[in-house]
Amino acid sequence: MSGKKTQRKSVRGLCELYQNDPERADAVVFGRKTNSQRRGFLKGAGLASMAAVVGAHIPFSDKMPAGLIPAALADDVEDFVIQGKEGLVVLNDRPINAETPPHLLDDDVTPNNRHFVRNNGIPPKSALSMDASDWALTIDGEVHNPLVLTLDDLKTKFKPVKLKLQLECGGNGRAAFNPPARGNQWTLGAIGNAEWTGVRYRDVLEAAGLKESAVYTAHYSSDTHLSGDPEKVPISRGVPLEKALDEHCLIAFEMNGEPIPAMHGFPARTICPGWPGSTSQKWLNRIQLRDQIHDGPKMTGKAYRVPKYPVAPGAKVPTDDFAIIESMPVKSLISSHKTGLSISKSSLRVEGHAWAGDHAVAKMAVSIDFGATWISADLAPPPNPFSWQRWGVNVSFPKAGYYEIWAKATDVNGVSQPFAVNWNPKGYLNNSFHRISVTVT
Ligand SMILES: Nc1nc2c(c(=O)[nH]1)N[C@H]1C(S)=C(S)[C@@H](COP(=O)(O)O)O[C@H]1N2
Ligand SMILES: [Mo]
Repeated sequence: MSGKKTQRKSVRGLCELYQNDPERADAVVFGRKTNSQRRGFLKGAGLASMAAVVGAHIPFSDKMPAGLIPAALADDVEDFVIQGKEGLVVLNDRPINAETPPHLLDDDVTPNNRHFVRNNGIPPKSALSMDASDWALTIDGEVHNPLVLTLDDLKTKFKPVKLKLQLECGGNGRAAFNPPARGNQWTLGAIGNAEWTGVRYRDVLEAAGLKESAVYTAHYSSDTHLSGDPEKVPISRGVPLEKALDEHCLIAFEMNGEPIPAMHGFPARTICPGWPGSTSQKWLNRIQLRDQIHDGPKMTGKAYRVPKYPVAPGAKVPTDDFAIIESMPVKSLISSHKTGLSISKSSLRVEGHAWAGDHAVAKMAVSIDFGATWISADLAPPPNPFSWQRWGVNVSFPKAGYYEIWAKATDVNGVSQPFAVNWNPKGYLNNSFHRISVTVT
């Protein structure tokens, strides 16, 4: 923080401070930190300011950790509209990127109008006009019989499959990293769980006859680069052959029973569930089998990669020390209520979804006392592998005041969501707890 601005900032309201300078707001509320001293708990003047800011007494204030930006202030979700995506928050309109506020993600199957959109380039015109007459999918590279398939071929020559599948952007949660990471400032809503119809990725590869040398796939599509340069490709990623051969990886042509909407990849896309959304190539027109790890745009350097070891916030990490992100981590959302809820009764049914990349979720818990104690929630099995799972729990509040509900999922390997996730240069894989604020009056 620059010294010059301190004077002016010190007279600002705490809400504004938390939005613009959370570190300073934290110092104001929890007391100033010296190098040899940890911040104290919320008490005295800090407690009074915090209670004033959240608008109620905080029964569990002695459990509230220093450095915590109150959920009541952390989410400042503006409403905006893009056609067919009412209620989503637009982060960028060229290319179009929009996320869904968690309380609009309560459906077990995310409807098309509530599914986030992440574009790296400009969608093809043929998709915008929903015209598949010139569309074909080429399968080539390390195969014995290269194929060119029309949409009709896909629909008639292979067995159709319908699955509910999580699709989450690798950068979901990026906005919470400090120092900030460049890229779309996703908060919580770059996740969806639509029902996709298509054919197994595996069946198409097998029809083309895989050579022994095939180890990785490469996805190509017809969207164009933001620069307008026809030679440049916005994104071309792929997956290791073992992932492509998983029976839940699809070449999809329907989203929730309709042709895939233009923004989501009409007429066909890969769905590689559980992995960063970037492996689910929209407007797909070619899958090339490669004898090495694919090196298309957004496969190399730091894109969709994280350091192989934990690094300090802000550290410079040599490019060679990054590894490609594979399965996304365990995560959950509270979707039954919008943060900032005010209730006059002492109990509340809280529900949401949990997912864990390639794995299933084994346990779900919530806390109303800033993580001091956890209440185990009911957790439904997934309707099919790679779908998110519904959870729910009744919570009771001991007295009137300000509370936060924190949600924590644990996967089948015993791995839980952390309170705060370690920083990485591009701001990927933030799976820290979702929390909402509730005031009991
Ligand atoms: N052709 C193409 N496919 C793409 C992208 C893109 O820009 N172009 N974005 C990827 C990224 S980063 C994500 S997170 C998902 C988002 O899919 P959705 O827009 O259907 O939610 O699409 C992926 N597939
Ligand atoms: Mo993404």
